[in-house]
Amino acid sequence: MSDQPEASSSVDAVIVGAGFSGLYLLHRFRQLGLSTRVFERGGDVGGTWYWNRYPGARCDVESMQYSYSFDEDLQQDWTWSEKFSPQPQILAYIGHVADRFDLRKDIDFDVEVTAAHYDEGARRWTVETESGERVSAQFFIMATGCISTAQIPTLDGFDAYTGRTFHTGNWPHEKVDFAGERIAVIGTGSSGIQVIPVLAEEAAHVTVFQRTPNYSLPSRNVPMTEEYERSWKDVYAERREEMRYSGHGSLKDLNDKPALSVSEEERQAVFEDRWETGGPAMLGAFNDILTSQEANDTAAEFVRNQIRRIVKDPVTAELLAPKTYPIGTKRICIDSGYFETYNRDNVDLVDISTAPIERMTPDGLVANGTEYAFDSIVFATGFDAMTGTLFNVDIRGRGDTALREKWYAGPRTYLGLMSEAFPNMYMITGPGSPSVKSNMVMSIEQHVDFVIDSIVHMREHGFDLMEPTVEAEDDWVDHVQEAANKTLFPRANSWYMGANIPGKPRLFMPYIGGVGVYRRICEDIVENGYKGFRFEAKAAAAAE
Ligand code: N01
Repeated sequence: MSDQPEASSSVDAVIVGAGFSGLYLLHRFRQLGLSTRVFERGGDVGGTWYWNRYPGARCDVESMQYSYSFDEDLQQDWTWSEKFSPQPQILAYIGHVADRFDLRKDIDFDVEVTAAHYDEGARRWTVETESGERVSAQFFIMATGCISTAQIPTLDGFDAYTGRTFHTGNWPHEKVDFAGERIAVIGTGSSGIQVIPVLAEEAAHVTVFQRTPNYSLPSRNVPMTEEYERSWKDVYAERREEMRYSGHGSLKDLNDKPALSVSEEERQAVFEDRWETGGPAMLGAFNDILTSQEANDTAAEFVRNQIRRIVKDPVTAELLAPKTYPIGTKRICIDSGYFETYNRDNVDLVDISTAPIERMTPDGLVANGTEYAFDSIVFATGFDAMTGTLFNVDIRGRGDTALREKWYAGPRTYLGLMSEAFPNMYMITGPGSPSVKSNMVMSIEQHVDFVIDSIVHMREHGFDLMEPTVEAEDDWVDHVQEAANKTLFPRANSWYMGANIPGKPRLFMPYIGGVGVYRRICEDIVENGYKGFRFEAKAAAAAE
């Protein structure tokens, strides 16, 4: 990009993405009086909730907790209609926030950022868009989310297929009519598990291709009651503060006993109770489910038995019962009638655990030597998570260092916020932060506040450059792995480990030490003069 013409405009900050992160960043930058441009590849605000509009899409963090906490009036005014919100309502909420704070006027929609290069002399980033526009900025922030690059597997014959194809993470905006159709769904992660029961209601036939079965828990979603909403709103500020220092950024009922410290009878009763409560409560049934294999086995077997109880055909039930990894080490799924769906006459399960789908044909696909015909194929095959979207932009820092090359063996960040050699570039909920192992909105707010406080700190001290040191970054990368190694998470081939993308390095990408622990670490770093970061003053640079 260095041979290209100069930037055509100049601002204090460029933000990529207008989801929960980008909107709150823009709001805070405006409060600081900094000029800001936001580039968003979607046609409107919403991020994840703009793209993932497949039937049945719903959040599995409770509505009262999966929302911004930064504005008391906002959190008091907004009303949710269900315990777990459906995608259209979350999107409406994000749209409301954009209108309420008049944010859209600083956002360019339908614009893809292709490159961002750091100019060491000028100490500025030049950000380039697909249309060739170049904007110069002191601060460059990737607010692009963790799960935003949809992944369709490479299959021979894909282009020859004459039916319709969809990816859950890039769903059409208009209603898709599946009535009377034969549909394939490939993938049984959170998205597949949500979309399959809804498609089964509408389509003539649904065939599910399952590579790995998933543990899924019933959501027990219910309409929001005034009473429940009041119980939160009356003490919202206190609850939010508690959430900020909690394990996952949300309030959950966590049992502090180890699973094997109680009798078999008591353990089963606790699991039953959690299963009836619904949502992710099962993982908090005992305090060692994610750290002790023996404890985990008891919870996993309980869920397998629930599957065997629900699914009438014993062969299908066994195929749906996960046995090859501990419960919770692949993202736990929360469903509405998922396992029950396999009792319908119009739903079949095809096990592709031992041999992948062979190829697509003009009419459908071939798996296990059998040819299937489909009117539509739905790919619920996930995302190139955590790093994929960062790598889609050609990001180059000091010395023309490419982010993609620096991270060839896995992401290297300090706190999941910044990476050495990339001054004044921030990642919101980047790899190495609690991110996907937390209530995302809480973690987003924390990171945005950290970025804003850092910039205020720089202003107050006359600095214009902030960057982590190599030592601090190396220590943090080690700490992230150490934290993961104390748990059972590395035992699963999950997208947390990069295992769903051929050739991606295998290591645990989010920070699992806990949201509250992480927040205290960040606070301690700030209190100790931003320990691990180095700053440079403008005057010093000019003197060099
Ligand atoms: O993606 P996934 P997702 N051939 O990667 C299979 C969040 N989310 O979109 O397990 C055949 O989890 C793959 O198989 P395997 C949440 O954080 C939240 O469902 O790799 N199959 C797997 O079954 C979630 O974790 C919510 O063996 C292939 C599936 O496709 C994350 O987004 C709702 C394949 C992909 O599952 C991603 O969820 C939705 C291939 N070549 C999403 N490649 C809620 O809040 C992949 N698969 C409720």
